[in-house]
Amino acid sequence: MTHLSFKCGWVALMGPPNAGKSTLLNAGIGQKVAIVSPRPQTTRNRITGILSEKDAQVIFMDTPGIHQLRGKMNRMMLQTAWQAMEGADVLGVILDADLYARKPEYLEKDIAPLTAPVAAETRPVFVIANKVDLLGDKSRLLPLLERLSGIWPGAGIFPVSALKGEGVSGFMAAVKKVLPEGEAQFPEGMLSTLPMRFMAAEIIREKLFMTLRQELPYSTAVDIEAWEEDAERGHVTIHAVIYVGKSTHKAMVIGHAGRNIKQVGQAARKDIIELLDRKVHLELWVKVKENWIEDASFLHSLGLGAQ
Ligand SMILES: Nc1nc2c(ncn2[C@@H]2O[C@H](COP(=O)(O)OP(=O)(O)OP(=O)(O)O)[C@@H](O)[C@H]2O)c(=O)[nH]1
Ligand SMILES: [Mg+2]
Repeated sequence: MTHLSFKCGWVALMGPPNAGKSTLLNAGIGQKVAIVSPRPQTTRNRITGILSEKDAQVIFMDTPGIHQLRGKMNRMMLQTAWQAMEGADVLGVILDADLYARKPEYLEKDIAPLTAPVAAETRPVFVIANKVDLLGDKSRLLPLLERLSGIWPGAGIFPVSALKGEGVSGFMAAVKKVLPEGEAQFPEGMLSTLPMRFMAAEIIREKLFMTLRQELPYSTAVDIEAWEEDAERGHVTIHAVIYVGKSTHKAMVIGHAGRNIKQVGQAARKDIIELLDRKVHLELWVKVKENWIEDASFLHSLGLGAQ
């Protein structure tokens, strides 16, 4: 009798901010779990995304971008990323290939914190040269790929467009090959280990990143204060608080005649309905919590830092 082995393991997606880590997680599992924005430092927590197939279960961990910024929240984001890396069976380093094809001089500094630890890895490492759809002339990729294989000789290198889905299946097949043998750790159909409340808060944060200008999204945090299910009528009422660090920011988040908050609420509600497949009543409140960004216990309550 042949024994069909099942594979299951954890894959950490690491890399500089804005490289497309969250987009790759969503493309890899074929569902939107992680929020995405055109700005760096969007992801603040470890975001799991689970793909269950007949012969394997891949558990991705999306992480905050590795950066060199100061401040308590930034430090806790880094801690989260390094902790995810520790818990992984397989490592994925995601880089913006278009950026480094245009500006090769940025590469070394951007990957500096990862260079030595990844080179010393005994676990399988994949380097994903992402955003290749932006490269008009694909031959511009070659010098970058050569440099990357010089830096991390043991790694498998994959040119990918997470946005367009190009090269993603090849990457997924390679990941499955190196996953350890083992039984599934999560039930089929489970998309993430994250609670729905957290996912809803993340969706609201994504819309804040899309709607608010300049640095404002960085001074916001979202917490779900109440979640009331009405099973009979099949709907849920969600009370979410958008925290800002200064009173001057409150009016800016709300916007002229409530324009911003309305836009955030409408866009978020639409996505939360899709997530929950239920009717949703969403109440948004903006509250000032002075300098929350330096408040470790508040940040912990949002799931940041070591878990
Ligand atoms: N053109 C193109 N854009 C991409 C691709 N992958 C991601 N992006 C875009 O790059 C931006 C950043 O994507 P994210 O997935 O949020 O990047 P991230 O690495 O998770 O960023 P942080 O969470 O901030 O560290 C978004 O505007 C994405 O749409 C790609 O393959 N091609
Ligand atoms: Mg992200």
